[in-house]
Amino acid sequence: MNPLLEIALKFNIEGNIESINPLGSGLINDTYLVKTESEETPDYVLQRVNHAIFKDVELLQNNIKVVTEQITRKLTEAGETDIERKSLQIVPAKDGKLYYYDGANYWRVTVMIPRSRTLETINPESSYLTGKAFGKFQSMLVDIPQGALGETIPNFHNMESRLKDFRIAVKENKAERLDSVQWLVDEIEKRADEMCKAESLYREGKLPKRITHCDTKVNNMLFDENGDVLCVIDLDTVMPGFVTSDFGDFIRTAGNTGAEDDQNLENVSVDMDIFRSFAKGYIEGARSFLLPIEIEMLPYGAKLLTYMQTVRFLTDYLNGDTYYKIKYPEHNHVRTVAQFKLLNSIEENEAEMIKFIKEQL
Ligand code: GN1
Ligand code: MG
Repeated sequence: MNPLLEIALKFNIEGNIESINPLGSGLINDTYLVKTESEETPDYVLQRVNHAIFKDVELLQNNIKVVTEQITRKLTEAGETDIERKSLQIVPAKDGKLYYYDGANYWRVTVMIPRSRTLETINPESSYLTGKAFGKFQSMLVDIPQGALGETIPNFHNMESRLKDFRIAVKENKAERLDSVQWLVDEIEKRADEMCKAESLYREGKLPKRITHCDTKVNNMLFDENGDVLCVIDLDTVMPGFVTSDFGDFIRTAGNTGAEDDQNLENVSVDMDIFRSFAKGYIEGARSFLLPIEIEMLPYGAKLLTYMQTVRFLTDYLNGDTYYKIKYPEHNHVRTVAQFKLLNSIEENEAEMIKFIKEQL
């Protein structure tokens, strides 16, 4: 039997499986679409969890359960219709567990949301809607009690901790690639203190941590057939963090006029129309709980997340490509340079971003 089919059959799937094919463009987990024969039964998403990165799959799946149940409850209270398409739903394994372990790999299944699609690029109108949806997503999670969610990847968006790992990678120079990227190391170090500001404001009690998504890439939002937002997916990294992180990660991906791994740097810059429309939507969606400092720091978040991703790609390049999937040997180098170009563009537009955000206060 096809090994993927054998795995899928361990779950409480309705109907007969027709096909299983790769889905999406994630850099961490392996994702498959499981189609069932009849129109009457749903299709499913099967994933092999990257266990080297998500070390505690029990905790991971439990987090997702807490988050999806909370969202379903909030939507129900708000009298929403079509809730099945607005919240992810975990399909347990036949033994009742939220995942299946085959002795080597961890697997999980969710219901494929019908008539949904992801976008890799966006226009100002859908960017506004996406902003509003991410803002609402955070606001639905704001009252999850402390301690109900664990950190699936400890210190995931903590810049101080990312820099620590980066400095170890520079020092060890495992893949002997440091010479060619020394200039990038210098650029990163120049900005290091400023980029750790959020963590120090947190310690001073001035900036709160909320429940955040931590991977607000544009392709983690599902849209319906009319281009309206359905729901946020990829809940692996939902954990306590700064709201500005989620804001920034979206600008970093959807607000890039080029690709994350663009080899032509002329393509790469920040699209201010996307910035403005996303910011407007986001603030509207999250206004009920945002503090003034959180709104003021949104441009900082755009810079921070682009900087953080530059650091992460470069760390992986220096370590010899052990974290991100790569398609060719210099892929992480190309990604680093492209992120750094985007960071420069954000820095050039920062004053304008700050001015726009002040007008929204
Ligand atoms: C990873 O797998 P994917 O593409 O959803 C990563 C994000 C990075 C992103 C870079 C768990 O997300 O943090 O921003 O690649 N996820 C993890 O594009 O590290
Ligand atoms: Mg993803």
